[in-house]
Order: sequence, then structure tokens, then C-alpha cells
Amino acid sequence: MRSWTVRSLVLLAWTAAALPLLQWDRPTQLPLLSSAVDDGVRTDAASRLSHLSEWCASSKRNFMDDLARNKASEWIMVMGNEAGDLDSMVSAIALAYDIAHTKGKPAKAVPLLQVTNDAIDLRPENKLALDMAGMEKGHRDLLTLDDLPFKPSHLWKLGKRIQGIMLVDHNMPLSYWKDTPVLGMVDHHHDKGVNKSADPRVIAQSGSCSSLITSIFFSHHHTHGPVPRSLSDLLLYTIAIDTKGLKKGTELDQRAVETLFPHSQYADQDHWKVMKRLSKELKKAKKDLDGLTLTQLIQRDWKGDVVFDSTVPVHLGFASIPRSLRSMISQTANQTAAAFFEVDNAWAHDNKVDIAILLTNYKDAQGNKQREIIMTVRADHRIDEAEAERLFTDVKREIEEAKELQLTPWNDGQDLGRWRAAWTHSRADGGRKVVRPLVEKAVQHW
Ligand SMILES: *[C@@H]1O[C@H](CO)[C@@H](O)[C@H](O)[C@H]1NC(C)=O
Ligand SMILES: *[C@@H]1O[C@H](CO)[C@@H](O)[C@H](O)[C@H]1NC(C)=O
Ligand SMILES: [Mn+2]
Repeated sequence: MRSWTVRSLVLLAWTAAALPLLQWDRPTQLPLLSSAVDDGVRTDAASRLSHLSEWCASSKRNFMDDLARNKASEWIMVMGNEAGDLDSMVSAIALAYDIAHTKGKPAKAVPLLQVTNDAIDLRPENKLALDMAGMEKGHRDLLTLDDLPFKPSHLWKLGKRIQGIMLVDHNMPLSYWKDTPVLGMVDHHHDKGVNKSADPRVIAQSGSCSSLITSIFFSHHHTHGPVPRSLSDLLLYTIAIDTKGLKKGTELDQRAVETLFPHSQYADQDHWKVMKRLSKELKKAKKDLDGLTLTQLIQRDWKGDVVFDSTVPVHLGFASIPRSLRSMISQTANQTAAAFFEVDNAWAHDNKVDIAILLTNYKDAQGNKQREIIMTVRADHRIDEAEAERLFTDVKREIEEAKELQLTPWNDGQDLGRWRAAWTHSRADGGRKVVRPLVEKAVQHW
């Protein structure tokens, strides 16, 4: 794989360095969000599935068949992070497709979404983007955690049933992969410095991991010509949402868009305008969460795993929720904090979470952005009551001492109950990026 990586890196370096700023100024007509039926593989009206959908379905089927016959040892599983956002999903699909079609040395690769099938549509923007790219409704064409016949850790532990995993859109394997070889990683988050023998190991700044995948993709020749239209479209949707229609992001993102456009259904339209409109449409979809239950709101953007560098391993998880605690409370049957925490509690219990942090963001009556931090600790999985008490006290102190947050305790005259706390603050960038390190620090030292 060596030359593969070097080529990719050269391309990345060139991409970042050499950008003539893009000039897209053609006038535009846009039938934008037409459901994209591309590559002509199957066009019967009942199931207008794209080539990409068919490839995903067949790679999933072949992988599952091989696994059932214990013949999957050549397979590489390519996966995004456990929050299952569009970038994670599309990066995994695109890299797996690239590996499976690389001219001269194709390998067996299947994208795995590290969520359950029913979690995909909890992000309406995922649903919309997949639908526009001609993917299957209900997402049976995609391999999710609940499709696996074994625990992920068993794929390696019980007889090396797969070749290994590749990570995209994160660079630390979830703990359940344990010793499973990490064959590659491509990411745009802070480099945690692990699994150094991964090859490729490309970690670079970009608005979207999909942009990094795009540059790798286009550094290879493929067995059947250029990138399929449905895949180009899907990558563009992801970059559009991650860069707010190229308003944010880096030159890498711009270069990726420029590279993808001629292969997409938008080829003859104005790139900037299309990206802006796609971003708007997807953002609108993203905000449409009205049908979700409280549990689904917690599940939608959940990132959790067991932390091993503390004295006793604990499962620490974070949810980001675009709703205020008050509005979630009003969604319960008797509209009390107790009822809300019962739901939170059930989620933590079912997922063996010891410490759950819910981070909300919403606009108040004056239209100002507000945030809340809601913390709960449980003693029914890995830790006993004394440990839970200590953990709760330590994490609470760490959060409250963070001067940059200027917290106000939230209690609304209601008793939140044991090992529960909530605060409000209005630091605009005070989401997971700020709170998580505080909590992790406390957890490591308690
Ligand atoms: C990858 O790094 C993680 C974190 O250090 C470690 O737990 C895991 O065992 C490593 N994987 C391999 C195959 O070495
Ligand atoms: C409200 O409902 C919750 C959960 O069902 C229950 O635990 C709590 O006691 C109820 N509170 C009141 C005031 O009815
Ligand atoms: Mn990402």
C-alpha cells in the first residue's frame, strides 16, 4: 500500500498548495433536488436505485456471505465514527468503493456504518442526501452494526475473520475493535497519535473528511472509469453541509468540489450557487426534528465509548441536542424534570453508559443562542455507589471551575435528583469541543 499513500499525500500537498482560486461564474438554472437517478444501471420506476446503491448492496451481501462461511479474511471494513453523520457515512462508502475498484490491485472492501439501521434516519439530512443519490429507502443497501452476526470485537478475536479495519472521519478505533488491525485512516480531526502503522494514515485539515477522500479517490485509476455520478453527488452533498456551501472549509474542500462537479448531476450549473443551495436544503432538513422522541433526540448525535485510562474503566458518552431542556421536559407526559431524567436514565441503562453528558443548543425567546450541559452518573454497570458519588463530584467540579463557560445552575425549582446536574451558558463555541476535554480530564483523574 506504500505507493498508494505516497501518491495520495503528494496529491494532498499539491491540492493544498496550488489552488488557483476557483472561478465559477456561469449563470444557473437549477432543478436542484431532483432525485438523482444516474448511471443508468436500474431505472424501473418502482426502484430507482443508483449504481452506488447496487454496489453497496452487493458488497454487503458478498461480505455477509463470506462471513457466514468463515471466508471473510480478505475483507477490509471501512467505517466512520459512531455519531453516524453524513460525513462519516459518505467517507466510508467512498473509500470502500475506491479500494474495491482501484485498477491493478482492487481489494475486498465494505463500508460499515457504526450505528444501527434505525438510527440513520434520525438525521433527516442523511435521509435526504441518500435519497437524492438514489440509495435504497430503509437503507438495507448499507451495512450497519445490527447486521453483524457477531460483536465487532469477535470479528478479529474469534479466528481473524476479517483482514482489518480502516477508519474515516475519526482516528481512534472504538474500544470494541480492540486488537483488530487498523489498516488505514483518513481524517480531519485532531490527530490522537495512535495506530501509527496504519497505511494510508492521512490526517489533514479540511471542512469535510469527504474532501480528503475525494483527493485520494482521484489519485487512483479505477477499473471502470471515473467516479459514478451518484457517488459524486453524495460527496458534494456532504461537503456542502460541512462547509456551509463552501463558506467555510479549506482549499482542499474547494478543490474537491471542483474535481467532483464535472462528474455530478450538476455538471453544467454554477458551482457556487449549487453548493449554496444544497447547503441550505440540507440544513433545513437537518433542523426538522419534530417527529423525534426524547430517546431519539439523545440517540441522534450520540458519541460514547469506554474510557480505559481512568482507574476504573467507565463508559462516557456525549449527545448534542438542538433543543432546550425545558422544551424536552414539555415533551414528557407530566412535564416534569423527573420524567425527562427517566428517559435519559433508560437510554444510559440500555447502552451501559456510566456517565452521560447531554449538550443542548437552542435560541431563547430573544433569539439569542443558548446552551445547556446536563450530566448524569449511574452506578449500575461498572462502578459502585461510592465511586459514582466521587465521579459525579469530580466531573461537576471540573465543569463548574471552567471559567470560560460562565455557567448558571439550572434547576427551575425542581429537584433534579441524585447524581444529576444541569447548567446553562451562552458561549457560542461551547459545545462538545470545549466540554469534552473538561470531562475527560476529570474522568482520567478521579
Ligand atoms: C490502535 O490504538 C488504540 C488506542 O491506543 C489501541 O487501543 C488499539 O489496540 C490499537 N490497535 C492496534 C491494532 O494496535
Ligand atoms: C411524572 O412522571 C414521572 C415518570 O413517569 C414520575 O416518575 C413522576 O413521579 C411524575 N411526577 C408527578 C409530579 O406526577
Ligand atoms: Mn467530519
